[in-house]
Amino acid sequence: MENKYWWNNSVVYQIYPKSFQDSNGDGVGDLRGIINRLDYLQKLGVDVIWLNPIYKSPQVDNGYDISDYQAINPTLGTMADFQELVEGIHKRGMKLVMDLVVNHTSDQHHWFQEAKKSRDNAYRDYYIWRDGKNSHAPNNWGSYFSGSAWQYDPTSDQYFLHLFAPQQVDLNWENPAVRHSVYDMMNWWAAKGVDGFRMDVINLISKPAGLPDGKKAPDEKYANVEPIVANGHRIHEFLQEMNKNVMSKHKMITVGETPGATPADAQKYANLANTELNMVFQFEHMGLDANPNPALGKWYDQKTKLSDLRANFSKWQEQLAGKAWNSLYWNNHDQPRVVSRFGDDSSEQKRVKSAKMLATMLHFQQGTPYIYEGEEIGMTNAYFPKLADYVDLESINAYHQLVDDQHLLDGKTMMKYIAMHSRDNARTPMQWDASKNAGFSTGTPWEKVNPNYQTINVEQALADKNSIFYYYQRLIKLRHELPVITNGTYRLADGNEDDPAVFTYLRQNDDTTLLVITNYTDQQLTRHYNHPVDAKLLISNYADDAGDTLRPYEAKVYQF
Ligand code: TEU
Repeated sequence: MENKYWWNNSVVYQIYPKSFQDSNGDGVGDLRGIINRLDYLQKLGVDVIWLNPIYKSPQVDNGYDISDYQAINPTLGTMADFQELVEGIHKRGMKLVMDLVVNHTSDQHHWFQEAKKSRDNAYRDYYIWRDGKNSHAPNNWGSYFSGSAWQYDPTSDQYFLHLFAPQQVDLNWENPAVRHSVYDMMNWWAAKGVDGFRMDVINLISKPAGLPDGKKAPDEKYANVEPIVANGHRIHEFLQEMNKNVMSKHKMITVGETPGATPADAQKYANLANTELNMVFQFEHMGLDANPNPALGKWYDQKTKLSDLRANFSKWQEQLAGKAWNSLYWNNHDQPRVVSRFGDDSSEQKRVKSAKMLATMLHFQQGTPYIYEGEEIGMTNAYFPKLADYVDLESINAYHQLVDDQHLLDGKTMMKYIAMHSRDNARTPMQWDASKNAGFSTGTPWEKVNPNYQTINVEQALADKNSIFYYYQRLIKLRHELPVITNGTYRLADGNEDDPAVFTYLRQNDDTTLLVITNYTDQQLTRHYNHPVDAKLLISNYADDAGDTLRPYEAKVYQF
């Protein structure tokens, strides 16, 4: 069966440019650094490269606060470097996806600089302004980064909305001028050769009429804003309009970041007729290890149970089948490292085995897989001991809010939770080799290098034919070669529904069946799954096949 769209059997590689490769010794990764590493990505075999924001930005939130959508941040390079990067990517048969951050702009963007001048400024209505209520914020919404989602502006005696940091001001999508400015900007980048967009929190752009208060528990200072603003009443109208004005004019790939989206929402966003987006990043499997106390959000230290993970993966596989397209991911720049979170980095052997097992579990599902930089060599969480080692505003603000202000946690417990869930875990520099600073930079890296770079690095991985790198290379190749991975149906193996330790599923099309078996534990187990005697062992993370015996973190796939 032919794929309907070019990206149906593609694999995407995510680069966090600040942390990938520094070429000029200033301690910050840059575009030239990426250009110098394109051969490495081609060797891995990925089809698409997604770059986190590289636009001009004061870097309050590492580029998610954009002050000029049509300029490159000077620490990352120039527009000429960008053009060279696009050409280098295209020359190698790959495509480029840019981050699109249009729920908010930086407070330094000229639209906001104008808007805050006065209530009657031409750009005032580009943002969301309200009068206070009895000298307080207009409603009880909390920011994703702690504190109120409203900031008082003394000049005009009004508040402006910011779902994230106060320097990330929410745009007013009710205003058609905002929407068309965004569409024009997207088309401008498409003309420069960009092949698609990853759209930051795109399902938060349509705010509810009247901006009503949200529900909150007595020990919560502010209401969690997500259930109130996610998947708002005009969101599908806005995305269809964007699609008509932008996507329909190019052969693009689009993925929307959609916290709080259910399969029913995704059926609309990522419908197969592509009237909105091609796929979405949903967060349900990222929330299975959240704290049972909502006031503590993601800050917790428990490992996700396999039964929850399997139920969730199966739900998404089944409910999107024939209706919408899935994205598949284990981690990104906001999430802990997959091997530390879902796998086991307590020994070298367990790290390598569990990383390959988790890759197998994900890469045989239907959808488009995303690999986050360093995942392909099994990079781990940072395990920084002191708060001062962390640079991300989310962790630092959360510590102050939960420990110092609200006394919901003691400092030691919060540090344990931060070590597990801080976004900094993903942002430590890419580990290229065992030389100073892991070969990332000759200067002082903007974020500390993980001390384990001496053993975990690209050079080592490329020299070892059993490395995680070559396992990912093979998974990518299999996706390109075996249509069943893209077009086959999905179902759980008989009897697997309640297995607390092993996840086993089948993929099937007219001529091929795959049986995917993954042991999520460090225990040796016995399980029997029927398959023809002459079934081929397609891939495995052990050198031999032990039949019904499943060794620690064993993963294997039979083809018949
Ligand atoms: O993230 C949005 C988002 O949902 C995150 O705030 C997520 O809940 C959190 O990071 C989990 O810890 C996007 C970007 O990916 C993130 O890097 C930005 O900080 C944020 O939007 C604001 O632009």
